Amino acid sequence: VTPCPPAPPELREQTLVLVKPDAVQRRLVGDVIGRFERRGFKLVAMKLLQVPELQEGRGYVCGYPCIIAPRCHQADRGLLDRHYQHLQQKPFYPALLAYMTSGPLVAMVWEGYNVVRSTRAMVGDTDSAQAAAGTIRGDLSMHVSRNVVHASDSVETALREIGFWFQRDELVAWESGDSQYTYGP
Ligand code: IDP
Repeated sequence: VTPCPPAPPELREQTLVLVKPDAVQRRLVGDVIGRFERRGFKLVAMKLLQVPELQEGRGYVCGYPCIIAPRCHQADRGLLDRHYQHLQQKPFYPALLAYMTSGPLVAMVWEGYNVVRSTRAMVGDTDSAQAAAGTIRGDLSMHVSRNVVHASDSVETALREIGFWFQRDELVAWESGDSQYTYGP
């Protein structure tokens, strides 16, 4: 098989998307993934993980009888502290941590032309109550504290956040067969 030539750099922009615990509980993972697939973006990494919560006197507790401990515990509270570094002084930060550790979440990396800005537009306003209909938050949620997804807000942030959530070898470089139909000259 002759490998496809690699896509030019502007088609290889990447962004981090998290399907947050509320969306996993509400069985919305497929809906969120479907929107990015239908738009034409390419999935290059994905995993389900639970960030363990810190319980007083018990240390990190992941809520599951832990049969696959090493993988389960690849994440810890420090991951969320790094990811939400800009929010640590906010009054809602403890509640945000509790929310993000309340159950499994799905971390994904999507790739494609202008993917960071396009994804933010698809996700909608941080406050779900203000998010436009047609956006993920506007269609699937009602309140800022349970807003279904996270998406990186700039190319630089995306690079940093992908590094927080994924090892380099967890990203799969592949060329999609339909790129001549999703991208013009
Ligand atoms: P973003 O997720 O749209 O990038 P950020 O300001 O970075 O918005 O906030 C990160 C997350 O913190 C939000 O997605 C939401 O889950 C939570 N959050 C932001 N503002 C509030 C608030 O006022 N109350 C409760 N949670 C909030």
